[in-house]
Order: sequence, then structure tokens, then C-alpha cells
Amino acid sequence: MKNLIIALVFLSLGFSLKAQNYIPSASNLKQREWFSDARFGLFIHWGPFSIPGSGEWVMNDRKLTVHNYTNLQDFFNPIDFNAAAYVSMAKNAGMKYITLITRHHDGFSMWDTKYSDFNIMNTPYQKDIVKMMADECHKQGIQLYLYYSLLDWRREDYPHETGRTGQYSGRKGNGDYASYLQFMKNQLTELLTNYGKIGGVWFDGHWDQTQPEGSADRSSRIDWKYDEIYSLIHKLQPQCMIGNNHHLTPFAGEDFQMFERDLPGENTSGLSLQQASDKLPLETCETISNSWGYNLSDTSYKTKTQLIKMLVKASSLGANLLLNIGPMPSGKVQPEFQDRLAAVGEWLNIYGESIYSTKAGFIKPQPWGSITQKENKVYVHVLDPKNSSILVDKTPFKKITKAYLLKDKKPVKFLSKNGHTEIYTGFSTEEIDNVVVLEILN
Ligand code: FHN
Repeated sequence: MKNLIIALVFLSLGFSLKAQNYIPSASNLKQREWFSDARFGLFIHWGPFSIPGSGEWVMNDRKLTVHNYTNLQDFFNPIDFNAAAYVSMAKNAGMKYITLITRHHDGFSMWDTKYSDFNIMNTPYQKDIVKMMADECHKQGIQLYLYYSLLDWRREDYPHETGRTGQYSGRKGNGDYASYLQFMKNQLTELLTNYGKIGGVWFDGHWDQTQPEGSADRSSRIDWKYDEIYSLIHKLQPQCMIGNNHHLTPFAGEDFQMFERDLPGENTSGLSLQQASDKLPLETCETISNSWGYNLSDTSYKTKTQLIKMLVKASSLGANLLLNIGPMPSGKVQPEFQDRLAAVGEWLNIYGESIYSTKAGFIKPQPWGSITQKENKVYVHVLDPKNSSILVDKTPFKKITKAYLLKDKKPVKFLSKNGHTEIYTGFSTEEIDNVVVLEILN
């Protein structure tokens, strides 16, 4: 007994030492830098769950059993899918990476996997979507990140008996996490071996095993053994960034932190209880309508102005914006999404300098707007020019040598005194963002 206790203490110590000791490789650090500079990515929620037009949670929401849900496999035939067009659309929107759903909570694999029959090769379409996207991303020079659900509403070995969701699937008995973990490792090995360079893996579903949001107890009912999963990924592709949408402070081994429908530091969604990391790159993900997966009745599209302001605010907090589309079951991207993406791209063609490769502003977003910075330039984003001047407090630089509008280089008047800078605006309320560049001496 004594030996067993010593062994257990040793094992747990071993685990924590291993987890604490994660030292990102040089290529991983480089990838993190690339990611932070990228600022804008495309999230794609798409798969057989798109067919009913009720979002990606349809299996859970309509209480569908595994048996009935599996019928969708026979109908998924996205004849309008065109990887080249998807990647070009993202590039024209000014996006630098794509985060693709490879397997969502319904357990459908969008690639040719040996480890599950519920996959794209067993649909009438019979083409590996992850491969087509990966090839096209590599060809067009955009990076590919892979969304992978830790939660599975389908598999018997997923610990469904302790899960908060997926309780109408008709599964019997208890899960077997050792078996499920092996399955995930096998699939992740395929994804990180057969599809070229992968920028990162975006995990989701951890929260299925925690107490409901808002509860003080944030512990998980199962030990996910992240040290095993994360070290496998970093062994297969050291640069590959790991992020986990667990809504908690990042765990050891993670390379970026994400926020869902919230800017870092906000919690309007009720999900974002975590503090923003000051060490890891940050990302916030949002939808264009209200749904992630295709939803026939959701027409609440955000305007291009709202989307641009979101991108600006995320950048001014040092975070990327991962903006979602939920394509139609046919693979067609609805025009409402296409138009908005194109409009943000047009805006970035002019104002990209104030977004890409910038860091967070020296002050948090203000009622008038927010700030991004790069080298000797401060970009003052006047998003809401109510008054004829704006006051920027606590300016941490010695001197402003020049102030002008980014759009046309027209000089802007300012008064800088004792660490306070007043910028005289008279800005156009027609503009989404009047970007004033301050060239500074530190
Ligand atoms: O349940 C998922 C949801 O379907 C979607 O994928 C989002 C994206 O951030 N994440 C989960 C909810 O937290």
C-alpha cells in the first residue's frame, strides 16, 4: 500500500513536472509570432450537420439518436464545394489563416480516416475535404489550423455518462477513456502526418465534462491526459500551435488562448471567465450571423461596420479575430457572408497597416475608439467621432513628430502636453474608422 501511494505521488509529480516543463521549440515560437502578426482568420463550421439547416448542434438539440443521425452520411454531397474558391475568398478578405472543422461534436470526420467509418469517404461525395483544403492552402500561401472536438456525441468509448451534452444519442453503458484517448491520438496522428504543415490544432469540448458555466467548481470530471495529446502533437509537428477552448486559464503545453464571442477581458457570452494571458497569443472567434453551422432561419447578419470594428477592437487588445462562416450543405457560401468578407478585405487593403503585425494599444478601448501600435507608429482608431477632438491619456512616448490620416496622409492637428495628447478631429462620421497615425519618438 505504502509503495502504491509513493508510486502515485511520483506519477502525479512526474505528470506535473512534465506539464510544467513544456518548453516551446524555436519553430513553435516563430509560429506564435506569425500567428500574432496575422490578426485575421476564417473559421469554417461545415459538415453533414449543415444539412438540416439548424446549426451544428442539431443532433443534440433535436435529441437525435446515433442511429438516426447517421442517415445524414448518405445525403452529404457538397457538389458546390470548391477549395480554391474558399481559400481565395479568405485571402481576398485579408485573412491569413483558415481554421477548418475536421470533426465536430457529432463525430463526423471530414477526412479519409482509418479510425471511424463515419467519415467523408463514406458519403456520396467520397473526397477528402481536409486534403483538398490543405493542398489549396499550401498552394495559395495561407495557413491551415484544424478544429478538433474532444467531445463526441457518437462514440461509445467517449465518457458520455459524465458528459453534459449528447445525452439523447442512445448510447448505453459507460465510456472507456483509455480507448477514446487512443482513438483521438490515432486521428490526430493522421491529421498531422498526411496533410503537410499544420499551423495549429483548435480543441473544443473540454467544457462537456465540467460543471455548468458560472459554477465555482471548474474542474473536469475526467483526466483528459492533455500531456499525452499535446506532446504527441508537438512531437509530430513542433511548430503546431495548440489552443483549447476550455474557457479556463491556459494549461501547460498550450500555445495560444482563445475567447469565444468575447474580446479578451470581456465576458458578455457568459463563457469567458478566464483572464487574458499576457504570455500567449490571443484569439477571439465570432460568427457573422448568430450561428456557427448553417442555419436557415438565422438572418441576423452583422454589418461590415460591426465586423471591421470587431477586428479593430480585437487588434487593439492584442488578439486575432477568427471570423466564422457556416457554408450551405452543398458547399456554397451564402452571398451574405461572401459580401461581408469582401468588404472587410477592401477596408484592409487601405487600413491593413494599422492591423497586421501590430500590438495591443497602450490604453484599452475607449468610448471614441482604440489604439494599435507598431514600432514608431501609434494608430489611433477613431471609431466613434462624437466630439471635435479626442483626448488620449497617459501617452508613453516622448514626442509626436507627425500626425496624419492613414487614408490620404492629410495632416491632423494635435496638442501634446504632460503625457496627454489632444487630437483635433472634425472626422467624418461616414468613415467606419478614422485612423490617425502618430509617428513618435520614444
Ligand atoms: O459547441 C461549440 C460550438 O458548436 C462552436 O464550435 C463553438 C466555436 O467556438 N465552440 C463550442 C462552444 O463553446
